[in-house]
Amino acid sequence: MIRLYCFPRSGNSREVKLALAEKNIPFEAVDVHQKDFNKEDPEFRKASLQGKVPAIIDGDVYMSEAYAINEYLEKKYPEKPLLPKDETTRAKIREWVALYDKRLVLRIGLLVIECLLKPKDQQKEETKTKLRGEIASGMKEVDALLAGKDYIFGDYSLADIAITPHIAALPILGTAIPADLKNMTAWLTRIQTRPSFQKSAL
Ligand SMILES: N[C@@H](CCC(=O)N[C@@H](CS)C(=O)NCC(=O)O)C(=O)O
Repeated sequence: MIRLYCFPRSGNSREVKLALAEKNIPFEAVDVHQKDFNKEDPEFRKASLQGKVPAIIDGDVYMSEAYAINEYLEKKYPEKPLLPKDETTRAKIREWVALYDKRLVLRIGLLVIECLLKPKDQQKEETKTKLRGEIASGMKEVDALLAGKDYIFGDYSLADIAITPHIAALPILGTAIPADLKNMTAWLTRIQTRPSFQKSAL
């Protein structure tokens, strides 16, 4: 069975949990934040050189990086596809995910640090406001992409999965999808009604 190194509030881990849930692939979750977990565990470090989650072991395959893991799952378990068949569109989706990893996911990660991880007396309102503005600009672009479509590339895909957990976490960071972004608001509701959304919240 696939072993997934993760922790419950890790958005990047949830990307992999979403793909596993969509494809109904059983897995064993190893919480790297549990008290007795050794972060230097050689099996874990073989899966993730940097000691980051998500990381998986599947037989003799050791991997980290959410999108790389999800592409691997797609190749090994093509039933219930989460990517189109043709390589050009796959490459476009990969490129889009890398771009929005910078435009959205990275900035949401910085907002997590500023709002939740830094001690209150070191948090800067100015930084939070700047990040919230940049995140809103990124979401405006996603909203435009979603015009006339249910999902970013038409069908539900690894592109939607790559940003879903991070967008869903915005309310705990004092922000949300702006009310005028109707396409994106409908998109999130659509995703939240998929059974994989609840299953991946663990
Ligand atoms: N680019 C990586 C990011 C992985 C990452 O930053 N994971 C965080 C949790 S969401 C982590 O392991 N943080 C612990 C640490 O940095 O030590 C991916 O997409 O998987």
